[in-house]
Amino acid sequence: MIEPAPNRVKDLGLLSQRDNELFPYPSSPEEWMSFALSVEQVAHFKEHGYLKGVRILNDRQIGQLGEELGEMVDPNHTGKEFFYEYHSNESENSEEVLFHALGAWRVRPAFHDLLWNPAFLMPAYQLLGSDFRLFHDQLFSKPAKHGGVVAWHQDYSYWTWTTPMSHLTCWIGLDDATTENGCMYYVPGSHNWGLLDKKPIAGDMDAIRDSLTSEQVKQFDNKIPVEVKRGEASFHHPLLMHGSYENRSERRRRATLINVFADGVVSNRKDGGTHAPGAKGYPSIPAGEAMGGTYYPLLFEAQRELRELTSQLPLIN
Ligand SMILES: O=C(O)CCC(=O)C(=O)O
Repeated sequence: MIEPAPNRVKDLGLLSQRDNELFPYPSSPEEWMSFALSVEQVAHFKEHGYLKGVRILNDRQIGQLGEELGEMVDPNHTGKEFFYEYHSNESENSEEVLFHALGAWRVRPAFHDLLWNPAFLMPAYQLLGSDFRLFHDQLFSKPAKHGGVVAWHQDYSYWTWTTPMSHLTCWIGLDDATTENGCMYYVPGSHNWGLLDKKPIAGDMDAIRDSLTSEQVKQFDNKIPVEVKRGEASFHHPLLMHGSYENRSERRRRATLINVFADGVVSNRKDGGTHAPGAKGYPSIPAGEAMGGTYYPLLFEAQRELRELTSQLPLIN
């Protein structure tokens, strides 16, 4: 008897554009403007290094993403080979579980099309001040009762194999995130500290401490919890210090992130392109070449979408 073909999924990264109607796409510059951040929101990001409480998803979209995430946390799911990194528990301690994976956009359709969600694209354009490309996405999921920490860090400390530093992170809650279930914390203003050492992302929350000045240690007293409702996002600067504590509550805490960079950022791989620190599983671009092509798609071009309205938009610069 002939065995049935294994149930395989295709690499969704090979699609150069959005593929379904889960995230309706604006058909005019005016429609795009309904997603724009205000002058005050852009100014808040510039001063403090973050902006929270931006509505990104509706209930239907959250439901679809949640269902697909449920499939992907099973290490035997189809398409797992397309992830750049996949850790069922990055902490390696079964009492402190942190599911963390990069590359879901290549594995499941809602995560693919989320990248072209106008409610994300428009604010991202305003906070970067430039047309931009996908760097990668991320999943961070903490189970109820024994969810682990994400150690204090600056995102760019993992990304020095790309330059210049013209990057942005969008963190999107798939559950309400509160201090009880391990929401993120920010240190406002820390985007002005300059680049600090890279530390392991899981396990020791305070590993960064020995790299800080006494003044920076004091500024941790001003840290703020980033409590968000499911479907809301927070955006942060690539040097903003952030992390999240354990989840000992009865509620899980799931999030998905989109990391983007300005069009024109180049590869800074020191080794000719294969084993740069932090870059191992990522689609390879030789040192000195602009990051682009199939796996770093251009997500937003202002002149094309906004035309004459481009000049009316509050931008970071
Ligand atoms: O989800 C978390 O707790 C941390 C996320 C994170 O490190 C980030 O947004 O860069």
